[in-house]
Amino acid sequence: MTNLFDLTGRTALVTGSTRGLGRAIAEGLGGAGATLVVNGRGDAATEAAAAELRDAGYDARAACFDVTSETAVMDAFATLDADGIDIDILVNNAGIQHRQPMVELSLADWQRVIDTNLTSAFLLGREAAKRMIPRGRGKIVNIGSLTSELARATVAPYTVAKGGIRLLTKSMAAEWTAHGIQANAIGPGYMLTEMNEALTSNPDFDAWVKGRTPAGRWGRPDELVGTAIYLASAASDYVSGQLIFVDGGMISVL
Ligand code: GCO
Repeated sequence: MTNLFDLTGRTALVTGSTRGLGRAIAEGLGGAGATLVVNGRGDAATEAAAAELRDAGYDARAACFDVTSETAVMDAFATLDADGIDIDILVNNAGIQHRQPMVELSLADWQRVIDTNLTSAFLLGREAAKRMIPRGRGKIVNIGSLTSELARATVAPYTVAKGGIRLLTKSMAAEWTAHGIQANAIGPGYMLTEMNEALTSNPDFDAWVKGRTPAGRWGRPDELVGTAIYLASAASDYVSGQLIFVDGGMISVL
């Protein structure tokens, strides 16, 4: 039987993959055989992450660009084109958090979070799909959140962006599935990442997460890998528009 989950010969671009969830996903896709394009905002950090992945035995190159800038995204894809690199798998992972009550929230902070967590996925998705459509195949994996479904006080722009990711994923599925592209999303639960440091180090929040999650604990970034490989591989060739929660059961219970 052929290995439905084999990514040999495929190239994956993972945004925001110098650390955190993106880094874990990149390593996981590399482990399944994919060639990696690592993206981050800082040249040094992006080059360092790509070098570490190469040292770990993966085929990886750095692509440092700002995912919120239309020209930067278009230039990055043009550079990949010039280097003969086709992106077969796009993981829209780059994201930031900003926690503040809405009555105090500035328009600039609202916009920054929406641009980074939602508009970036549109820009990258558009450029990737333009190139995937003529090839008749491609995989897009957007990173959602529990907040793709439910709100939590103090994270309104993040919640709105992640809710948008859910329907952007369906919009991509609506327009691109006929061209052999499957677009799906992963909704991580509460994960042990640097972004969540303020939450993991807060004893009340930590107790709330553990009590509220049927698994009774926070998730590890590498626990997203199985679902990422599934959605990036032939195993999901008739799956499009879905959001799969990897959350220790949290979204399913009161
Ligand atoms: C928060 C966290 C989020 C959650 C995520 C769970 O402030 O709510 O930073 O990133 O971990 O939304 O899916």
